[in-house]
Amino acid sequence: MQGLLKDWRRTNYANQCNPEIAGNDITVMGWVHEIRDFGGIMFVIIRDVTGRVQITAPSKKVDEKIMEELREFRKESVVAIKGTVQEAPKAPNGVEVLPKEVKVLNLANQPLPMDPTEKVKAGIDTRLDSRFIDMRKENVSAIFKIKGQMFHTIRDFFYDNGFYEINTPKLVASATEGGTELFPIAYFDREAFLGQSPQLYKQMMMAGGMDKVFEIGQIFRAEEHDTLRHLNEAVSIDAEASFADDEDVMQILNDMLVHVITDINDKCADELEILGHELEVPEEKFPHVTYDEAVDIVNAHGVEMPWGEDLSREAEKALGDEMGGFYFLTRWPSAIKPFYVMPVDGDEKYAHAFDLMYNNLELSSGATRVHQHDLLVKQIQERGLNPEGFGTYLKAFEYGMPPHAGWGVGAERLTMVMTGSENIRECALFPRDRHRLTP
Ligand code: AMO
Repeated sequence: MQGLLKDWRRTNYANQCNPEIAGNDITVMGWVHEIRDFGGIMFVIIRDVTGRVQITAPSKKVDEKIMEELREFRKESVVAIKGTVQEAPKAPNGVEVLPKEVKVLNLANQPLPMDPTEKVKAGIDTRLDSRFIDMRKENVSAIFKIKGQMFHTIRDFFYDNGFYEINTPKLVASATEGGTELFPIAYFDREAFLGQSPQLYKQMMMAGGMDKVFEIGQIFRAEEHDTLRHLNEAVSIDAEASFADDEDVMQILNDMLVHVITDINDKCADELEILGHELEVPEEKFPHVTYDEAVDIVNAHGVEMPWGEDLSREAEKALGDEMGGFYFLTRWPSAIKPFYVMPVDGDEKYAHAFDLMYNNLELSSGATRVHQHDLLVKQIQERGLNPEGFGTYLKAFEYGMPPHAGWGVGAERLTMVMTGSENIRECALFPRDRHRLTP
């Protein structure tokens, strides 16, 4: 059978080929990025996850059999090459490999569905249809390397700060974020839904005495939006802390983001450079602006915003222009926040709720939660919902529920900020949007 690895193993990634190892025999493996055949000499660029390495085959020095095998290479095929490293100042990393043995592990059909070298640019739909090839571009894989590091750093931050990691069900019986945005599914003989948020579960964990928990998991929103910042399946970074209020958890979120940005600058410098993105570490505490102040700012920018409404896209833009960078939007009207949000004592028209914004993009929502059973039932009813649908959740508030607060951050939106991406689809491997369910 052709194309088997057998006893071939990679000895060096592309970024491990440098003048220091000149004279060594090595084995490289990867994709054929480019082939240039000048008859008497052939150049093949091999690409792997770390970068590129040049194979140089002058017919005077290389066996005719190997020259013939190299001529059979096709762009984007997966190949392995054994050869000797020699210095070559003009080649990537200042070296080239003189081939002694070559092997095609998997031949790529031609023509390719898209060009990963970007000599021919492809639109976002073509790219997403062939995401596995799109991913071979260094400016695409850079986004996911940064996103992965972001999760790594966030997990470290939570563990270092006494949070326990949890996993909660994604097959659920009821809505949490308002009843209109649910995906219904058939659950044996009943109807169920895909979870919009781990909200109710992370709160129940507070009654469970876990004190501080976090979850990184999928959320599903059946919104008909078709924008550059909405997906129908996203990853949410959720945190919940007991014996804490909105101010406490805003500070945790502030600290976490400063830590993440510092760490990404440190560990993903190459990826940021590939993307041409400068990520500034915010030095000050993020500014806090109240909803009332935001209404004034937005109206002063000539965008009409009546008190008591959520921010329109235009209002977000006006506010972003004024504020810039990261800022918290606090003290929202209770009526436009979910039932689990704690009203301000003595001024119940306002709530202990906040959003974290970056320019005009909402990154997170959070709040002090209602931990008193009867107030929670009242707020559920006031929003036209039936408390009976929340039976097992409400039960957790009857037998010792501590005061608590928390937030949820959209991971793809945060990745947009970390990578300088304009379209959220760039920040999801296989995005689910209004029109896309494959691949
Ligand atoms: P919210 O509904 O505001 O709050 O969601 C929290 C954050 O999740 C991200 N997000 C989305 N990202 C992409 N596409 C979407 N369709 C989408 N919907 C939400 C956003 C948003 O700020 N339970 C509360 C959180 C809490 O209070 O703890 C909640 O889900 O970045």
